[in-house]
Amino acid sequence: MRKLSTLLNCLVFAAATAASMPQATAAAVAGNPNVLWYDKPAAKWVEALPVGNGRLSAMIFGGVGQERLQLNEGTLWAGGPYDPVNPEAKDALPQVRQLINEAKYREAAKLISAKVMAKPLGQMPYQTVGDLLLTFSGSTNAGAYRRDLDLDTATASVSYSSEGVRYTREVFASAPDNVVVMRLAADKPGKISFAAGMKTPMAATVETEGHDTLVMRGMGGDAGGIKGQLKYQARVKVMAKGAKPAADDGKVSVANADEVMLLITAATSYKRFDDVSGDPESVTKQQLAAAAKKSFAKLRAGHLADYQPLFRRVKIDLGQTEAMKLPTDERIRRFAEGNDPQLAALYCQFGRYLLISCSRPGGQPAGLQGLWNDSKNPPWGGKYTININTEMNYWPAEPGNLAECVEPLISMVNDLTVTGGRTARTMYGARGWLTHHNTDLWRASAPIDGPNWGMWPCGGAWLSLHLWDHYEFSGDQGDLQRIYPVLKGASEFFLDTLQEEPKHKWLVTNPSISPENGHPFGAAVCAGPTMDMQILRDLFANTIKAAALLGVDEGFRNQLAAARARLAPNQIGSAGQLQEWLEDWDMRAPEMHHRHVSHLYGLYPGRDIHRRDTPELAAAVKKSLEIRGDKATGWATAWRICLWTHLGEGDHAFQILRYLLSPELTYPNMFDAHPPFQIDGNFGGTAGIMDMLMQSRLGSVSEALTPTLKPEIELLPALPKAWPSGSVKGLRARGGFEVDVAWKDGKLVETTVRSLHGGSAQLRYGAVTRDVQLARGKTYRWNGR
Ligand code: FUC
Repeated sequence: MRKLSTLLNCLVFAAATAASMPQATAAAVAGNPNVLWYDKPAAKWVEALPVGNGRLSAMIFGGVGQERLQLNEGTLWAGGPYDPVNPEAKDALPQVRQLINEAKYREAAKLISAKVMAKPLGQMPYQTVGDLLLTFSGSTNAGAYRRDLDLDTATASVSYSSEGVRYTREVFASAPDNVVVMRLAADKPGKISFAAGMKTPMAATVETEGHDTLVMRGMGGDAGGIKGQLKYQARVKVMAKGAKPAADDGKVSVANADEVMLLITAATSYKRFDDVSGDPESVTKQQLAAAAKKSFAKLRAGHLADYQPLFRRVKIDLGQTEAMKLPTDERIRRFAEGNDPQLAALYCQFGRYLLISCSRPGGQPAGLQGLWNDSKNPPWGGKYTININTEMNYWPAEPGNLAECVEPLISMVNDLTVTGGRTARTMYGARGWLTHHNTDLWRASAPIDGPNWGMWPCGGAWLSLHLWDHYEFSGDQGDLQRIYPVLKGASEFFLDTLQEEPKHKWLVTNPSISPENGHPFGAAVCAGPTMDMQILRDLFANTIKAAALLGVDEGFRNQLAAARARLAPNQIGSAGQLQEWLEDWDMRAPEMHHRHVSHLYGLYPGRDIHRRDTPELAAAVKKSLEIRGDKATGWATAWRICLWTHLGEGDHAFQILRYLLSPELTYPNMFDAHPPFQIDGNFGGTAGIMDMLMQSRLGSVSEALTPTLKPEIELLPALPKAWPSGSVKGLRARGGFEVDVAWKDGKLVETTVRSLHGGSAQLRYGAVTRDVQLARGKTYRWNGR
């Protein structure tokens, strides 16, 4: 099915690579650079193309004889409201702490397993709605086949020729109209005939309603002894020009139509983590009825008016070559050859596209697979793993100028202050709130899976950094007021539960783990792992600054500052590495190349370590990274990219990016491989690429407790040699700035900094700095000299 023009393109490409690859302009090479495209239908799910509106999503396969749209709705999860806290935990914790202080780690883990872990031991999985299947009549021979995903219009298209007719399909997920829209067209009249049906692995029925509508009615599944309580419904309306749809035997058929539009919607009875009283029937009926009043053109215009202002805020050009003419899967296979800088730009924009498509105000936050999941029981339940994965999903949000997309995360954290407050009280007898290493739709917050994974109290504290970041980027007083109670509650929990460590009298978490790495003594549970201390230094600092800016809680601020000063410090171990634990155990740990690099949080995304402020600690981070090695699973590889980037080592970061963007870690549809699919690597890789071009921070490490809105905006902090010339527009910097950067021959040509609400900033390029003061809406240009 590979078409002739693709073959020609390949030949052109081969000729171009033979000579030294010339850099061409965008227009010369490919027109719109933000396209993923393929010359055959998707055979596997990780070849299908994703669309989503933050709530509803589809994976489009583009088959010729049969089209498959695999559908999801963000609130379709197993189970119902539940509280998994183990009531025995509180009485067992003093003994657990004692055992850890006596270095009896295995015994401590055993006691945790028996008395502290959640009941049930696992959480609820995110589930699929099912598939919409269109079975076409007529020939399955197709020529000139192409399927693509245009990131600029958030539209997936399929086109091919068969028996003298050119067929086209377009699919998008509209946020304003709450529907997935599909249009089928042909360049000759009367050529579209198919039967539409639905199937699902869920407990559900499929019926027709009237002559043109498919209805799937089902229930979320049971899991871990928790009964499925969510009702759901998916509705598909078939609207044809030149033919009348007919319903029969659970299918809606169309014969010899000129053009067909399908409107797809789904909803569940979920209202909140403790309320499942919604009515998916009336919701989906209303959504369909409203959308059906609009033409395809009107629905599309509404979709673009909503989507493009978000997507188009950022433009990235890392250089363009003839490689762009190849299908995307072929480009992934060849990326390591080094001739395709634009693929990195595409990967970055794809990450922004995914975030816009799966995380919108009013919806659920991006889970382990974003919104996209074809299973009743996806890997790790497709839920929220908060010892890295959920946070990584949001790393690109603020610098990628998509602050709106963080709203679902903020809402989830607000919910967690309620359920996590319950866990803090019942399990620890403490004020405030916490979450362990996972949560789900029901905001479960007790420790799950087993002590080596779940016995980690800092999930909520880490999530709180994202709320603070949201404020740092916006500089908005309203944001500050909204997040302060959350930060305060997170801090209170630790004021009440930190323990004095016997040797140095430091304050430490106990019990905890360094996510999910085992130490040399047959367990992971320990006291005061480095990551916890770094997260708490950030949490306490941010809470102190927020309170100071709001002029409240002075006594509490002092308490936090005193506790912060007593947290165990970062320590450098015998191999020159940053110690992962209180003791120098790193070189004896059973998994030297473990994927988690938790103790390096302090460099990124944390604020404890910076290459200029704390060069010795930064060198220790580097040593730890060298010991761990560059290769890991998807997200862990992406984290390594970000860390090298924040060490200012762009070439090393790029070497790792070559691995992330290889078939081993990137599927043909550009989804990140864990394997199987996990979306965090996409988001971490996106953040890493943006951070190579610009980084911003408010205050140095030693100014951690000083509230300031004057950012340092560093230009090209880790530009790899592989991208000698290029530009980026519209990145967001802390303190309310937007930044454009252009470079040539590896040197800054010009930066343009726009202040969104007036303020000052220090620009930095290498060792050169420039202080600027800008009125609201004003821009400043600088060439770095
Ligand atoms: C953590 C990681 C795994 C995986 C899972 C969802 O447990 O260690 O690699 O990403 O989360």
